[in-house]
Amino acid sequence: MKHTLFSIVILSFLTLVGCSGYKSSTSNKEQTASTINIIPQPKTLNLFGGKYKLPKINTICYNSEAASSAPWLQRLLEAAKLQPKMENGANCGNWNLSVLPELLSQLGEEGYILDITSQGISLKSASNTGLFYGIQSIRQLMPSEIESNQRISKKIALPKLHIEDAPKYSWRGSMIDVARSFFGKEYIMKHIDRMALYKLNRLHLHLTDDQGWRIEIKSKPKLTEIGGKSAVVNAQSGFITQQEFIEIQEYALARNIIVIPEIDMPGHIYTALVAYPELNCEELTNINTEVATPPQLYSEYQVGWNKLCLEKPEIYDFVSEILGELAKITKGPWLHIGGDEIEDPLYEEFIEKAEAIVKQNGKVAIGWEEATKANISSSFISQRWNGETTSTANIKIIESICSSFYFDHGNVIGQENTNNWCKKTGVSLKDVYSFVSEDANVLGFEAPVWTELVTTEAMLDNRFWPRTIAVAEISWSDSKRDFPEFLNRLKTHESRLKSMGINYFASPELDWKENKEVYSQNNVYKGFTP
Ligand code: TNX
Repeated sequence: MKHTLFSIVILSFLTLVGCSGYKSSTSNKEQTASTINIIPQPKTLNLFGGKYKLPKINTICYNSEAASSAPWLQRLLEAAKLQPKMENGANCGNWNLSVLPELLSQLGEEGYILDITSQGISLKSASNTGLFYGIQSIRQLMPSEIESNQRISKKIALPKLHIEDAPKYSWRGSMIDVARSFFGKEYIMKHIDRMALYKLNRLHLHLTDDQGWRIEIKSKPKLTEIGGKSAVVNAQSGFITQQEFIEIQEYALARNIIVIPEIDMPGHIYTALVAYPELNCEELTNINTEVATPPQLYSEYQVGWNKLCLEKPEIYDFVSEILGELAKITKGPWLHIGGDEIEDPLYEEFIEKAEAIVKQNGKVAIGWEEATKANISSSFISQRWNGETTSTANIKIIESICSSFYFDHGNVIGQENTNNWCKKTGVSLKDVYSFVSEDANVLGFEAPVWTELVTTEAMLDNRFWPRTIAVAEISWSDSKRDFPEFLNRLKTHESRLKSMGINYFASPELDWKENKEVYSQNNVYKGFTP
């Protein structure tokens, strides 16, 4: 009784004054009903109590600067079976979208302000990127059925609220190793759609490795003619054409996601050594030939057993051709040059030259942390995976520390077909969520799925989801970490992931049931490019 009275007092208090940095669901039913389960958690959120029932007739009013965001909202409302009218103007509808450059200092490039009142919905930002993120928050307030175009049984009502939101980090990333097992344009675009829902903005494609070469290089056609046909045992092979790579990036950019292509060098390069034998030293001293010998392809799991012949000047012509072609078709500012798991007296010189080539092509180089032992420039970005490297320069960092971000590791201890070399017990949601970095150089976080043991799309989904949602949360939200509170919010996302046909891992941390509806691979924005 005492407890109930207390809850009523607290609830009325929150309803009256709103709550900033809100508290989320408890087992109390009433409170759950009014709880906002947006992920990543918005920076500030005030709930006013009550709901705004969406009328039959909706008008989306947008100012001229917001014109490119209007179709995204239109599509969302269509998915909710509300057929909105579109109107260019200021505050002329029950949905108002505005880009207001003067909000830049308050919100940054990616922030937004969302107001839901009895008059309707207003979304403001300094940019269309911010509006896109605001629309994703609105999307999460809508019934999950809209993702798969199902009929919505009830009238939609949105909670009256005020949100002011902006991300903590600029790098909110995901990585697919498409080299060991090939996953092509269709899966990649699906992944992009899913990332966008959670405001992730960097997709790193690990395009080359010992088991496969996945990007067409016109001046070196044998890379894909030979390396495109190989993969790890039982996995798909293949490659993406330059045209497809461009289409993927355009699809991603429309969703505010930048693609980062990686050519892993000077190790992890066996397919290139098979395709172009002149990259090898005399007598193949650059390869541990007990593992494999050209022209034999490689489909096992060892790492660190081959490299370019670093004493041959010709390898730099090769590197220049590849990076030059790649730079021309890459829309983002970065090229990832790998640099992991290799030892050679000329290793550092190689990294320095490779970085110079990246720069000549107008891009910024990223490498796995070992690369930063070399004399790299101050613009080089280090992707950390074990945190054991002392870099020679004070440079920016992407955190992919394996004990929190290597999603080829089990969701739980002993999961089949997972690695555990970095963390024996697997990488749990909590391991992801608990990662904190105080380093001022950290740009953000990125979680890779290596695919030596991940050979199907269903397995890949299982490794990414729901852990990728925890990456999104810690990359965006600045709030105090509260794991049980995060889990409560995340729990409610099961139906949306289901509706999107994601073969997520039914995490015991969440009490989720396995998704049996993976056939309906859909979402509000599938294939959508305004
Ligand atoms: C480490 S650390 C790798 C990958 C493997 C992965 C397997 C690093 C940059 N590379 O080559 O696929 O472990 O867990």
